[in-house]
Amino acid sequence: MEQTEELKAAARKAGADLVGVADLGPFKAERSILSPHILDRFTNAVSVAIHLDDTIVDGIEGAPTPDYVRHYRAVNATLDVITAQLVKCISQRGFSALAIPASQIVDETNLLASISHKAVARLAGIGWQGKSLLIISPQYGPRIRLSTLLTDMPLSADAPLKNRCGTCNECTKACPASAIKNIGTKDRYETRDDALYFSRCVKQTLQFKASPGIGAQVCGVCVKVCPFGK
Ligand code: B12
Repeated sequence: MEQTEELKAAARKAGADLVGVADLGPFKAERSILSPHILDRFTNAVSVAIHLDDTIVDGIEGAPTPDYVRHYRAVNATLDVITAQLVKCISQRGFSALAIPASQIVDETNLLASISHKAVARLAGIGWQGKSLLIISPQYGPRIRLSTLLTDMPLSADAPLKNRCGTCNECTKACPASAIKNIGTKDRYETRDDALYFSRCVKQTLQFKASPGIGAQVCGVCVKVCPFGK
């Protein structure tokens, strides 16, 4: 559909490296969003991704670096600018759109955002959900940050990609918290605990947050070691 291609071109022009479209039907069926009533207004989700800087990701040696944290913050800000521009572009065509922040935890107790960018990106064909629970794109592996916008603009949805993790266990071996269970999935995990010893990941990222020069709940080791990103 011409409109879909125009929107994707606008996303790339604004700075997105990858862009895909997902049908919101599966989210509506599961009411899988913190404020499900929002979904009633929209039909599609647009997933945008920015490729992380390889020099910075390669600099991670078992723990996040101050450079990685600065880059993480800058990329989040850029993603928010891109989705804001797309909202404008969509409203100029007479439709509604809502940008979801790149990095915002809405439920602090359960560590949940209003919608999972990874779930949207998987359905939008940006990548598959790897053993690390991250979205692995064929182009950049998991070295991407994601964002989402919801819209009622009629768009043609992309198809999810086949999981290509196979027998690889590089993320499992490298995880500093031994949090990755090394369990593969053909499409998706039902819960985070199906893929991770989730509390170990949370504890480790909190420890990194307290380290000098970090100050954010990040890690990046499973991002760095994935062979698809190298
Ligand atoms: C809270 C949070 C955290 C928490 C909890 C992690 C977690 N897995 O939920 C902590 C602080 C521990 C964390 C750590 C990390 N995070 Co984080 N985090 C988030 C945040 C803000 C919300 C995640 C959320 O709500 N999860 C809810 C659960 C239920 O969803 P989920 O994790 O996506 O997993 C489920 C769905 O994807 C589902 N699924 C798949 N397909 C479908 C389809 C449908 C219809 C449905 C309903 C579900 C579904 O299967 C999974 C199991 O249920 C997101 C940003 C966002 N808005 O999405 C970033 C995000 C997930 N984090 C990201 C990253 C990179 C990291 C870290 C590497 C840290 C870092 N930046 O260095 C680690 C990696 C940990 C890991 N291996 O999972 C990236 C992932 C990028 C990618 N390539 O996939 C995101 C998307 C941020 C971004 N803007 O790019 N993070």
